[in-house]
Amino acid sequence: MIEIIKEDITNLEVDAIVNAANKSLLGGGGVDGAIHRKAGKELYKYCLKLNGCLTGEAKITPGFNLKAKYIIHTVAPIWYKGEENRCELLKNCYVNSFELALENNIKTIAFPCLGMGVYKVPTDVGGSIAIDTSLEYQDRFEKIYLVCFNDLDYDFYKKYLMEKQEMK
Ligand code: AR6
Repeated sequence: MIEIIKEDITNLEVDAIVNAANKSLLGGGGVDGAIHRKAGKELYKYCLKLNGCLTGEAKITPGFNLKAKYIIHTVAPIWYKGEENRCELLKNCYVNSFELALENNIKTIAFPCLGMGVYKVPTDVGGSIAIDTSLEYQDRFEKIYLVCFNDLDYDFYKKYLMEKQEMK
């Protein structure tokens, strides 16, 4: 089941939260900064050993001081760079995060709006990829939370999901 919520993702008690990281996996601003601050220094030390992450791929770490058991780190495309395959790369972020979650027996997972902050993925593009991919995976999870942080994203996600469900 998919649930769209407006929340600080670092507060969620789920099996895994997904981080909108950068290729270094060593922290940054936005949701990445919030996750690293709350998870603590051990996360940084653990990430040092991971050798970064390519765009569209995903890596898993413990949640350390978070309530979430795991953090799945994925790297969205930098939208304004204009790469031709940027939609496919963003889709890969969701697919690879879901696949990694399944391998680790994760039943409840929460995604932020990947790429939709600093990397400037437009709301309709990022939101539709998030929801379409979550619909493909929903039967394999107890709960998929799509976590929005502003009204614009939240309103789009709600409306788009409702339209998709009405089409069924
Ligand atoms: N909980 C939930 N969502 C949040 C939170 C939070 N605590 N904080 C921000 N968001 P961004 P990106 C939302 O910029 O676009 C970092 O510096 C935010 O409103 O975090 O993938 C990394 O290190 C937006 O909707 O990620 C990378 O360098 C969404 O999370 C770069 O930013 C994603 O925004 C990644 O950029």
